[in-house]
Amino acid sequence: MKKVTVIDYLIERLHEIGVDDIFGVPGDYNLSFLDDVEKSSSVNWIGDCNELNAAYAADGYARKKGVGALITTFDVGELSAINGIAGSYAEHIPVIAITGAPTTKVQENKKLMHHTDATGNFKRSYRAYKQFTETQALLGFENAGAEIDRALTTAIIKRRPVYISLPLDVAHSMIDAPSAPLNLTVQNTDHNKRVAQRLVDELKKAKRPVILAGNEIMTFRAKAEFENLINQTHIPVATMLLGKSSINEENPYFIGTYYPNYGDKRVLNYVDQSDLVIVFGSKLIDVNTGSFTQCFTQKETVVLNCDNTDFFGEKSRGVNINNLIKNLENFDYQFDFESTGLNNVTPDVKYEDNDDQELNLSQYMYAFKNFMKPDDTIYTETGTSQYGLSFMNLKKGVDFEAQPLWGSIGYTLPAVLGSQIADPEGRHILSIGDGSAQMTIQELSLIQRHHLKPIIFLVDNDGYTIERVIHGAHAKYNDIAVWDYTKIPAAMGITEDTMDVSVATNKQEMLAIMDKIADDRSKAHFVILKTKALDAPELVKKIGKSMSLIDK
Ligand code: TPP
Repeated sequence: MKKVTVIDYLIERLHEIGVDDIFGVPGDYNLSFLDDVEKSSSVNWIGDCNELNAAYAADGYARKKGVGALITTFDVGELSAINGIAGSYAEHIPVIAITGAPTTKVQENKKLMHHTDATGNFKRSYRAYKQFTETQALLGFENAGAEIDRALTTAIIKRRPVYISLPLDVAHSMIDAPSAPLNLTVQNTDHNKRVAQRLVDELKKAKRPVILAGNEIMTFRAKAEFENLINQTHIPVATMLLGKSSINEENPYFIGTYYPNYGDKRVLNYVDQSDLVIVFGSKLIDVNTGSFTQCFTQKETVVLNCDNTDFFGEKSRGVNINNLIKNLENFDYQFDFESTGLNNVTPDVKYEDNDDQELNLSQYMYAFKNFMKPDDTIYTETGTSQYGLSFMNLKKGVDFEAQPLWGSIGYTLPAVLGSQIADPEGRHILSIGDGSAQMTIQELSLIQRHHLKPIIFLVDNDGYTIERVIHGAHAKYNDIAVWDYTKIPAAMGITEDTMDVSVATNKQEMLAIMDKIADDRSKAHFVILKTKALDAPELVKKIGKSMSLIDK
């Protein structure tokens, strides 16, 4: 049997599941095995400015490529990354979180080591990670190969992050090389088949069925299969905010982005008066339901996701969305879509343009819609960007990414760059507020180091506008330090050949910039949009108000 080191085994298995790039930050508990990562021809090392950014970047990479990985150092590094990993856990993104740990001897002898609290307890971060990862593997001399296989298989099958702790001495111990590829098939259970049968039975009875498509369709990589199912069954589909772009929005059975009390009235009426609302691959969280103001009730609602199923209040365990789609394809069911009266309806929310002298977000969002091209990857940050842009109808092939559930601001900047590393040729666009950008802007450095060409719109509106909409319009806590964003790329060593920096203070300037950069794929573009602190489109104000927790 061929022998390999544990770290080489891990690298080969990561490569096998689709990881070609590993994000992270070095430290003396991982340095020696980072040599092996650097030597490997199977993976590239992508150094980030800090571990939180690395976790966000690995998440963006995983959304594009199916799986991501990061390597951190013990305690200080892994704890910095944990918010990012928790976001991946919440939103079902498989990220392999690997941390370098002190040698087994040091741990057994409870040596008082740096990066610990000097009590001989080496399990604190592991316990923290237990809360936010699907499984944990503490690699030792006896179990390393099997544990790596178990952890990676779990991540892929469950579409959730997993934690691997790799002590320095274990990393270079010898084990048997993998003898066969990992088995990543998910059993098609009888429970899943029964759920499919029940759903079709309910569909056959329903007069106004609708699917609210959710994020698991994307994170379980079932978009094409889901669209085939819709083409076969003609069931009307709306997406929720957590699930935007789970179906091609040019599909004839797509009826719009559902948000209670907001949007195209015909679509709202259809969903709110539906006799069978199928929440497919998601949950009825506050962000999907306008803070629980939907008009449909439990009596007409079926919720199907990997954690649980719920038929009109009758709860059971979860289903795998890939198998559910396969099972549903076997039924002979077709809905009469014409009966909805929604044929040829373009259910776009009106993005109102205006000719105000000063640049405002309504002008920006209206223009953004026209700026979008088929197959773009669009990241929108929590804040006015995400809530404002979530309602535009997407062109075919557009991946619309955000973090509507976890909502950790600053996430999208590293994430869009991670996504671009996974897909260097795809046009990547980010829309982000200044407050969010101030959290993670160091990661712009990746653009120079890895020749990335994203388009970044930074809305410079003197602070936390979405917060001002929710509460504290004039409060000091919603102000932020005034930065000159135009100087940041140069300070990071980003040259003009690599990135074009421009500023718009009115609509004409913004449109001229958009026109100039739309087809320029020769470099990255950083566009700073100056708008007023209290400027927000009506739709954002409405959503912001519905999110206020003060009266909940
Ligand atoms: N800290 C984290 C890590 N995540 C959060 N969601 C918050 C704080 C609370 N929060 C939500 S939105 C927001 C804050 C502070 C402000 C976003 O402001 P900005 O990025 O400037 O966007 P704008 O709404 O102004 O466009």
